[in-house]
Amino acid sequence: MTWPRWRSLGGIPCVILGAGGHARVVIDAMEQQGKYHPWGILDRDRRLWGTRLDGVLVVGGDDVLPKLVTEGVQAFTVGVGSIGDMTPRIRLFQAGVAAGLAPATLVHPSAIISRRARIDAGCHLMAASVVHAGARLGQNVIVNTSAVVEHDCDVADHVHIATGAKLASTVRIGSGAHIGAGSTVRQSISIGEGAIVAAGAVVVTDVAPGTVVMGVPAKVRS
Ligand code: JB2
Repeated sequence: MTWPRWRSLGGIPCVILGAGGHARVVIDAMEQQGKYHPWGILDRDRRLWGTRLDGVLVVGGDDVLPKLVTEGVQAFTVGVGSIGDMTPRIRLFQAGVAAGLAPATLVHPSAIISRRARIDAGCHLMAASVVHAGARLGQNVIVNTSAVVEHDCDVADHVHIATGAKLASTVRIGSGAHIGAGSTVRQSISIGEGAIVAAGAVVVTDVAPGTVVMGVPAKVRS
């Protein structure tokens, strides 16, 4: 196994779990934020081991994770976006914590985050995203590029608010839900745990846990 050479970038050494599309956006946010240093990547796909993603070495698989504390790695981040299935993101977050690493909170410099928002560990606040006053994000939440979480929204752990999605005020999102790209959720709506809002949907009524809704206005997928 090849271990990454230390680069002289500074920052907290952080391992990224997953080497796909979301990981590229993670690396970019990490480098621009400057707080963390992308130490290396773990991916389950053996064909990627020894390759580089945007200059960051794919070191090996998740079996390496428990050894990283002794290598000086201090933090981890889930680099998998998992559109439509949050299970890998939840499992990888738990594995990183179990390995004794701290969940990195990534904030792109162009994100607008209210001082009155509460952001738990391991969140990704990507380029041009907005999280407004009184909003609360649980652990391991993605607010992806240009997504908006308006004031007093309550977003539980492991939720992915995809690119360009908008939550109007006081929306509640249950754990592990996916809010699709470009969708809009009206104020005061509740979206249940594990629900999926399809891309482009406009949600004007509450969504039950585990259901998939789509369209304008959004309806349960038959
Ligand atoms: O259990 C795992 C695991 N499962 C999948 N452990 C580790 N370490 N890696 C895992 N992976 C890896 O995540 C796959 O082998 C693959 O290399 C990567 C997922 O890449 P992909 O590009 O398919 O998905 P993504 O989640 O990074 O990006 C999707 O979601 C983003 C939000 C894409 O749809 C993007 O376009 C989108 N922006």
